[in-house]
Amino acid sequence: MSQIFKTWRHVFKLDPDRELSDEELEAVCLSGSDAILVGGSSGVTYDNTVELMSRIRRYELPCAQEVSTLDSVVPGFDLYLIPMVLNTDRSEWITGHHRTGLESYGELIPWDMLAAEGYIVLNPDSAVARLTGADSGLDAGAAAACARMADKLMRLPIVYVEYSGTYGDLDLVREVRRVTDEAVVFYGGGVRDYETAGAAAESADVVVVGNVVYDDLAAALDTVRGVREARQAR
Ligand code: 1GP
Repeated sequence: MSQIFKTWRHVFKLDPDRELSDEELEAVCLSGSDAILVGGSSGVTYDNTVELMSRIRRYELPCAQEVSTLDSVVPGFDLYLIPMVLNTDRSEWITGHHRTGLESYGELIPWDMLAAEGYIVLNPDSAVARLTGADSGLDAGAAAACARMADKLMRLPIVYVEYSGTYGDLDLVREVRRVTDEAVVFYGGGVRDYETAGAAAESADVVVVGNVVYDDLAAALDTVRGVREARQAR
């Protein structure tokens, strides 16, 4: 089960701290996207995560939790994605919180339901960059070094190029994918319509779409087709 992301091409990331009506959630879950990721950088609690998970569970598509705080981990997801930020010198975001969690729950963890993500955080104005103290000014060479660290040294199954809130440098994303052999390359940030989704799908393995779901649902739904058609042409 922990490998299911290998078949994904498009996922929506939903934030438990933001509102989505039942009709909107239904449109997202029936959009043809491959999976829903549940997570966010702030305001995520056990209660709001349970609530969103149980609403998504009415639909068939896989649902993963991206774990950002230990006390919001909720049983019942198909998969748990564990971020490890590669471009920060604050060790709590690389291994610190992880060690704390393992000290408490190490015997209880269903390892076949976990996958670690090597995060490269590249938008300095994003909540995740501020929270983790990421060194976001990396050029393509430095980002590629982070990708090799994840893929070759740490053997993480996912490299996540995270531009959350802004559309990224796709040359950099392609360079990350060029140097990554085993890991799946996720791209997230500023995908807002058919075109931006298609271009991102030409540069990464998996396109993550977040904010636009809350700003312009119709455009968000178009991103599914943008990714699919770009992949067919690839
Ligand atoms: C955020 O990578 C995701 O973690 C998606 O980014 O919200 O900018 O689409 P956006």
